Amino acid sequence: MDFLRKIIHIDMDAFYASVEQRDNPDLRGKPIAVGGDSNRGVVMTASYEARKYGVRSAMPSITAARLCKDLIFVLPHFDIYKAVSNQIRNIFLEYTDLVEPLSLDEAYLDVTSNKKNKPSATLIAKEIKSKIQTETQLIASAGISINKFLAKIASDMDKPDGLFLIPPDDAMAFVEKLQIEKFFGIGKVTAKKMHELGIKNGYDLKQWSESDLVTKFGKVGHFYYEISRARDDRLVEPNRIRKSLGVENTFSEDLRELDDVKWEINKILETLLTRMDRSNTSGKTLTIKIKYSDFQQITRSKTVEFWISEREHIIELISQILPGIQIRNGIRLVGLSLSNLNHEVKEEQEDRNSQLTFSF
Ligand code: TTP
Ligand code: MG
Repeated sequence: MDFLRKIIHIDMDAFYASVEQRDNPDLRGKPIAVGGDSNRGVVMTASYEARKYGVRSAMPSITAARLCKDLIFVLPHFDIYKAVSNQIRNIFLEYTDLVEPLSLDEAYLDVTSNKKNKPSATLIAKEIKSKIQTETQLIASAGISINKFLAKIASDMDKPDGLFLIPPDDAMAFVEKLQIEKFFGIGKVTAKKMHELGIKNGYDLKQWSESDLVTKFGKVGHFYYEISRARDDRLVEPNRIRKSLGVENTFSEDLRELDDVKWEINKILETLLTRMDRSNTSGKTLTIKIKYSDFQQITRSKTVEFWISEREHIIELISQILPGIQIRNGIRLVGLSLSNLNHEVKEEQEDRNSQLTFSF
């Protein structure tokens, strides 16, 4: 029998919205959305009271306001979210150094062996939830299982205030029954494609051979093969390595002229250059990302043999990529990023750098 790991995934409930309700009692018990209320605003997240009306993350604010007439829009306070994120991370570190944050409000923990020598991962998860509540007055959900894939899905099964265990012996049966939309790592587009192929749940997915999955879906087919068997041997990695360095900007008015797109890209190029310089990073691939007014997103890249580090090189590459980009109905976001990097950029290192820029 293989050695079994004990993985916990913790995810805060309605994170930004819960922080806002905590800090402003007038908002408690009410439907709120964090995000701009303007025509162009997007909901970052909604309180559970607002979710009853169908308000969801990434929804245009106008749609949200239409769904819920009493919806209160609140602007985000990122510095507070970041501070809470540090607080919960410190709680995780009391149990294990194997903590891998995925975003401000969620992390994987490997507690197979832990600083408190506690044998039960479920009890650790319970303790962590209660410490989070005591120290931050916020609620988290926890998923516990034998690998990252299952722990992540488990934390979503019983939200809010969830504590959900997928024990080793149940893992296979759990995955067989799981709807394909719930598989973390299978996005909407892939899920649709799978449905067209008659794959509705884990059981259906498991009937496919590894080579057929790779033929249909590319390299990620190997991963699908593994997870349909409840297997995932990815480690919990405390310092996630960044694979790219990027900046992006969303506009208050859609861009409709190529010249304006060029102008905006040049502006974010300055930020990218500063970040490259600060972290001593160069790369071989430059990518422009465009999000259209209908939220469709495209990326166009150029890869070269040399390390891209000079402003002139980047400008030259931008001018090669840009003619292939259509303006269509207007552009709401442009991004510029560098990948195929010359060295590993650790997130921690970046964090420390960015803290230096504003803590004086
Ligand atoms: P999530 O954990 O996905 O969502 P949540 O914590 O608000 O709600 P849940 O109870 O379902 O976990 O994301 C964490 C925060 O990240 C969320 O509070 C706001 C932010 N966010 C965005 O800004 N845009 C997005 O599209 C999503 C999904 C989240
Ligand atoms: Mg969350």
